[in-house]
Amino acid sequence: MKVLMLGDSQVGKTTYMASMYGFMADDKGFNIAATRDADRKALDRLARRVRRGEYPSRSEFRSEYNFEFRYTADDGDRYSLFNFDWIDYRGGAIHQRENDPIAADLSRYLNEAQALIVFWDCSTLDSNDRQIRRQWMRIKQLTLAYAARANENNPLALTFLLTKQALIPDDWTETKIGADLCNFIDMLAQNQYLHGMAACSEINEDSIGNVYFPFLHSMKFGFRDELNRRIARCERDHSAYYNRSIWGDIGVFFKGKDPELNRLNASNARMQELDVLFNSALETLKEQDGEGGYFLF
Ligand SMILES: Nc1nc2c(ncn2[C@@H]2O[C@H](COP(=O)(O)OP(=O)(O)OP(=O)(O)O)[C@@H](O)[C@H]2O)c(=O)[nH]1
Ligand SMILES: [Mg+2]
Repeated sequence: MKVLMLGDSQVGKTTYMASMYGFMADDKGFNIAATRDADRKALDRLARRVRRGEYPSRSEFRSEYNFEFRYTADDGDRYSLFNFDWIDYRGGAIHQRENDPIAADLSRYLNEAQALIVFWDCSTLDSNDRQIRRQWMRIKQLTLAYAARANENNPLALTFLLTKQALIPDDWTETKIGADLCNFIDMLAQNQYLHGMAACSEINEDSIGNVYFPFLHSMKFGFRDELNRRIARCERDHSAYYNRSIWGDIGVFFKGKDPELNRLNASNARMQELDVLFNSALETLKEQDGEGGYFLF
């Protein structure tokens, strides 16, 4: 599965991603690990620097990271869930002309992603600058292109992340862009197959706010699909097991116990356990809806 971050230059995408990695790569509960050594080193360094209050430099290219989503139990047992790509786009890419290869690349990602995180810088919510307003129109246009793909067979996750919360204007919902954002969210909320979240985040040397929930929300359909795939595989293996030849049955009879059936049952039980754990993590998110600077729509 793919998660795409969308936002103009300098809105805080790389900062969020480094902090999210710093927070999630802890090998406890649901967590992530970078699958490539070079990514792990680069992200560890970025996350450490952000914690010290040093922000990343401007992204020159698109970066695509591959992570393993996994669960580590209290006793240290680790279950691999699935791998996913996380795409950090160079902000300027959203303004490329449609026949430009970078624009084509971005639109391919908008077509493939199962989770989109749209970044907007709080300090520009009340801006009257024409360029900022154009950027906002462009972000809406690209978000709509993504949202249009959500349907019964293909539910999608969408997060609006308002970054640099420390700089949010008073009564931001009354500002021009803020009010338009609220209307836009109302409109998107009509689509029941688009699962939305809006959140504010502030990342600086003293605080790393709201990196976990946008991440968890972005994983929900990847998790559901993976679980369904595994259940289907398990059912197939079970039915192959019960349809085996008479020789297989005789073998089981003499061996007294059947390691293959034990393995299938254990893997079934583990999937159910992980499903319960993931759903209860999503439940915490629902319970806190409206608190801590975020809400679901
Ligand atoms: N106060 C505050 N400033 C932030 C925060 N996140 C980012 N910044 C500032 O915004 C700048 C840009 O952040 P980046 O994460 O590099 O932004 P980006 O979206 O990756 O930008 P491009 O790589 O140019 O597309 C940083 O250098 C910081 O000065 C935040 O949460 N709070
Ligand atoms: Mg960047």
